[in-house]
Amino acid sequence: MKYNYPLLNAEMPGREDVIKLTPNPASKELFKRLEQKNVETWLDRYEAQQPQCGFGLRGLCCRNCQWGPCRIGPKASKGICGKDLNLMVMGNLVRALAAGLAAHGRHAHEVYMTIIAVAKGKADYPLLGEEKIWELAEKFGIETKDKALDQTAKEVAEYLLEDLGRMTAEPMYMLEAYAPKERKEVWQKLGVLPRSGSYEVMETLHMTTLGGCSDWTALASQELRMALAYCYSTLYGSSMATEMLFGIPQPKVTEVNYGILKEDHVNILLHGHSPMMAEKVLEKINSPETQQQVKDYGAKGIVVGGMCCTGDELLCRHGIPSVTNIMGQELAIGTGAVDAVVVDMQCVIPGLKTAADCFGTEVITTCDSNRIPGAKHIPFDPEDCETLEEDAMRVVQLALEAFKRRDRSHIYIPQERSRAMGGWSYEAVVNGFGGLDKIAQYLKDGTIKGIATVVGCNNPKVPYEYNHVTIVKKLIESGILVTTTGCCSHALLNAGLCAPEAAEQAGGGLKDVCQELDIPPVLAVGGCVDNARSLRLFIDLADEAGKLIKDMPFIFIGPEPGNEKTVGQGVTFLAHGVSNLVGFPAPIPVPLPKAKDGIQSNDEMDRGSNDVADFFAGDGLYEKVGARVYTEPYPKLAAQTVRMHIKRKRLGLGWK
Ligand code: MSK
Repeated sequence: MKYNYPLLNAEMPGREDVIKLTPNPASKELFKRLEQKNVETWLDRYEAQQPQCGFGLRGLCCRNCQWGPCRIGPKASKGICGKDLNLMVMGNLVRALAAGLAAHGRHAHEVYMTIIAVAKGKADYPLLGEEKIWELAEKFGIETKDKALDQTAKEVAEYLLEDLGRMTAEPMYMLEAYAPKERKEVWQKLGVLPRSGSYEVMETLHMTTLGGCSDWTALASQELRMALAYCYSTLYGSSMATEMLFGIPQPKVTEVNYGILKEDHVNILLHGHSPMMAEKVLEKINSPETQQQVKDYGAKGIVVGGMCCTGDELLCRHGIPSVTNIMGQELAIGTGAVDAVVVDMQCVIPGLKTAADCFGTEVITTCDSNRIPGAKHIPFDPEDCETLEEDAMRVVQLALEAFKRRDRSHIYIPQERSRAMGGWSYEAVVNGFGGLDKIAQYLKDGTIKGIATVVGCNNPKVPYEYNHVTIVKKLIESGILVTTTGCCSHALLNAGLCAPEAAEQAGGGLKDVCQELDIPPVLAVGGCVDNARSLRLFIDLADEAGKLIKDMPFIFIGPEPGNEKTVGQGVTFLAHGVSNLVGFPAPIPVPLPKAKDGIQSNDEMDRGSNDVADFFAGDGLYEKVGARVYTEPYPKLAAQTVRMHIKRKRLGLGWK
């Protein structure tokens, strides 16, 4: 590949590598198309950043105070305050998790407040997930006798809010309700039980401020503590609270990819993370009033497409076709066919608006936290939602008007479409296979060799979507069942791997069982917060098999980690005893073998740190939680590493 980074023992792709290796033919076409039209994308900006800073790549620079910035390298082994390399690397990592927790925490807050607004009669949303409301009420010990559904939902939401904001050392309700007993004992012993999402973010920023904590191992403990707060206050919380509102997803088949856009239709893309406003907009799109207006505007209908995690949520619940992920958002605009992109929170890059301005696409922001200069802003706020119905209608109206203005000479829609099945909630997976006992039996007898959850963002440091698709194809060939969420799921959906027909590409018993049950070997379980569904499956399968989760043939894979939120995802699974494989050696310096004691070397392959790399990749973390991090940027080697991991786990259990 074009850019060689020996410090990381890795290479990064240039434009030609991306266009050659990216698996979706539609993406290849659109990259070329945008280049011809001189429209800038992340690919241009990424090339303009080369070479990237070696200090930053290895986490060896600190900007936490105004004494710096400080860098650790051959010239200086410490920052001005005396911070050494381990403290710097670990401090940067723990701050990344804090940012990720803040993001999912803000998402969770919006969902909880929406439930409360519904119960107070201030927002008109359904409470379709009745069984989830009763399940949570029972788990939290809320008295439900003679209580109405909306009142119970409100009380559940208040418990969830407490998990997000508690400032005192009481247990978290969600963690108490869903974490395995053995893990709770492990975490208690390690002293990493969290208070709440907000408290742990505060504590992390406090610990890493100038003159704060000087012990990197204490920061490593805080990393685990914060991951547990992240998991139980934001992943479980958001995922289940969204189910309370809009129901528990069930499998449904649809078509995905850029080819779902239609030249003679109004094309609206719904993008972001929290689907509160998107659900309302969808309701308005389907109203008879809008359908009549569509005809008046001369369109044949409305196509709604999903991007990123809002797209995953809508696919799961309504079978709304998804189009692409974070690094495809400019490409989608490049079709020239998108009339409006409605964005809520997170993963909406500034470059989206630059591209939108070239094609006359209306960008509508709906969250006060995610403003874009020049976009129309129609905010959703569950604590101030009196005008919600009109606001959602106004969003639709803006899209209709944009359709009327559209310059049709720029339209270029690659015709790729793939069949896909979404909607794999925890409940749907368990029912689909005939029960937890059946899945546990398949694992024991080797029909299914293991389960990998392959998730996360895209990253320009690896060829776009290539690692996602290559790793997953290799895993299912080896009989490993895959669950997927987030941007990774869009790559896999578009590659046809989430359709039942993909069972043909699976190997061994996995192929037979998927074909018999008409289930895809890659299960699209939802958006990023729905990693809670995969984790719950892992926890309950270990319990069903009578084994500890750390001994089970499971793994968490982030082939193209990008957002700070992915750090929290990975460490969440690590804390539960599920090892990680990450597809790029950053922001932890690459774990290369340590030079022998006393040997001084200036070899560029020497590690930047690193007791921290050893902690994550070696025995340090493993001895605490039973899991470690593998790093492998080459996807075929990554798949091989995963197969070996699964095999070792199976041998350890005495399973063939
Ligand atoms: S949207 S967090 S880029 S997966 Fe969840 Fe994609 Fe990563 Fe955002």
